[in-house]
Amino acid sequence: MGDRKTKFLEAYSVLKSELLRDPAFNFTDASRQWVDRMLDYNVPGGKLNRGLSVIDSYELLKEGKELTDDEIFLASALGWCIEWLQAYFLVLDDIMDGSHTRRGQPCWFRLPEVGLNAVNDGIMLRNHIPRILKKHFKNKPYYVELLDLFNEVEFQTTSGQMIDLITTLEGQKDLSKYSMPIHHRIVQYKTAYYSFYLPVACALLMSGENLDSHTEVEKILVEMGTYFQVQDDYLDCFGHPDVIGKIGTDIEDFKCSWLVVKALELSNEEQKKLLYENYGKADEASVAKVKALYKELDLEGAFVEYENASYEKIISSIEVQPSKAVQAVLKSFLAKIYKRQK
Ligand code: DMA
Ligand code: MG
Ligand code: MG
Ligand code: MG
Repeated sequence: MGDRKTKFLEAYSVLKSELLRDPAFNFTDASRQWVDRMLDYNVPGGKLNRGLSVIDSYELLKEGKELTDDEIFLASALGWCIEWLQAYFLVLDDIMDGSHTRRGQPCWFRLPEVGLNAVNDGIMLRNHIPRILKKHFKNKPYYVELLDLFNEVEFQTTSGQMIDLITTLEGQKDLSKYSMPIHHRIVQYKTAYYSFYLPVACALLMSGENLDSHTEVEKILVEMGTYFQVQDDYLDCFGHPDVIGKIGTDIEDFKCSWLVVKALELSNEEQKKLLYENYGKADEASVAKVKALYKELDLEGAFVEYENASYEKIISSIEVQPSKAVQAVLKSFLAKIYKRQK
């Protein structure tokens, strides 16, 4: 496994050098250095689960046949495209959410010399994806499918971010607008497609599969991605910043988080009043009151209950999948996130 990650990181260096030597441009040294540093700062520093999952999934789909170096590189390149996509969304998400830290360091836009230039860097990250795909996949029979897949998933994620942002505006006017169905819709779109469906879809395309015949797999992965974002919402409040690498902002930002929706469900009138008065305020005292209410309502317990129920549901839908290889892909993905602390 260590070896796998080493090879994956080597592929990053190759892809980065290619982009820095982009034949379409004569970058100045200064601009090359900027992009170099911007990539190192934003692309490889996460858990790399999404990227590595492309290689793992592809290997499982090959059912025991050893991967060639070329196959490992190609699967890695697709994995990195997902990491690039994620970096692009995160750079912009941190600006919109007013976040301070990410992956244990200040958010890119928080660096004094970066500021809102980070918007253009986000767009640059996004533009690197089709360049990587063109360079390494142009002659593959599944090239068009691949481009279409990345376009679709980017659209879904952008739509999810938009629903997240406009729902927050609605909630600020009336907190009772927040509900589980609305929360579900936000997290499905903003997280599940790019984090779960996309890596497996990439591996399926590489294996010569047609994505239209795997809609059931897509459904299960979207379910898993939803569970993953509920964990993210939970960790935003109950996770430790040193472990999750970021300081939560959901309470301050008035987010339609799983926690606030659950709290609204469980609260009596008095507790609801406290929520209405303190949710979405930036001052420490208000945030502390909301967190104390979350404890009082035992949201930690409610989360464990959700987590177990969600796990059982996903496992049963995996086990009725006809292909053992597909089952293995899905189970390995679930194992990576079940009860995660970061
Ligand atoms: C993030 O949702 C979704 C995308 C597409 C980046 P979020 O704001 O809850 O993420 P984080 O907690 O990592 O800022
Ligand atoms: Mg955010
Ligand atoms: Mg956000
Ligand atoms: Mg979050």
